[in-house]
Amino acid sequence: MRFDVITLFPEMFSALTEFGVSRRANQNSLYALNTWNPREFTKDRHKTVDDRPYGGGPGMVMMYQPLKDCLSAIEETLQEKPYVIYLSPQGKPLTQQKVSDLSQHKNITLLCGRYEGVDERLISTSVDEEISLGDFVVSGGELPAMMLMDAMVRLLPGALGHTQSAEQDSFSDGLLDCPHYTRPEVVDGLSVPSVLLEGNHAKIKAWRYAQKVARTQQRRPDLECRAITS
Ligand code: 4GT
Repeated sequence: MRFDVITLFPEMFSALTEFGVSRRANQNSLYALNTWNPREFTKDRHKTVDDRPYGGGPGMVMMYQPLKDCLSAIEETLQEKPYVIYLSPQGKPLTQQKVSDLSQHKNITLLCGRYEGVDERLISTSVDEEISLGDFVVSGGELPAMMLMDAMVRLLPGALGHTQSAEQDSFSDGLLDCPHYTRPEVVDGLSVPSVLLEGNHAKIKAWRYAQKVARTQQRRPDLECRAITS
């Protein structure tokens, strides 16, 4: 898998290549990550990437031309066209199913907006999908892009160690995860649920499933889980 990221702040992406599961997956060549700075595709001596919005209003808008030329340069390095994603609050909300579907693409290009966002004509002509991480605003698309990439990378075969597993994650079965405990058995007077200490693995499995269903109903009624207790 190969990611090409269009960003004014390429250094931010060392968060993925230098830490944890995403670092190891990168070192093991499970994915490649290239960054492209639209500032290098400007034509004026000030290297201008933004301009004032037509119609007035606060803030600046990322200009069409540097982004389009940046995208063309990316395409020239690839055999086939990449799947182009723009991260913004106006996008379709991301789900684990969507992450899983996207992780099947060989070449993904992520466009990271800054300021008030990107000229709509670049989005309508060149973006395959606009995705949101949720109903909140941050100051740039870089952190959302990294979250999306991290979510995809950890699904790649070999990314997680054998003790970890993507199958046991929240949402892999449409439910929130169950609570987890580790040693000691009692801390600050707080005990581990006894079922987890008794070694009856069928009983543990049933307990964990019941916990997942109860938490999902309580915390996320919008996920409308069916309360089957098997
Ligand atoms: C929130 C999200 C996102 C932003 C989200 C364009 C300029 C968008 C700043 C950017 N805020 N991007 N992807 N909820 N801000 O996913």
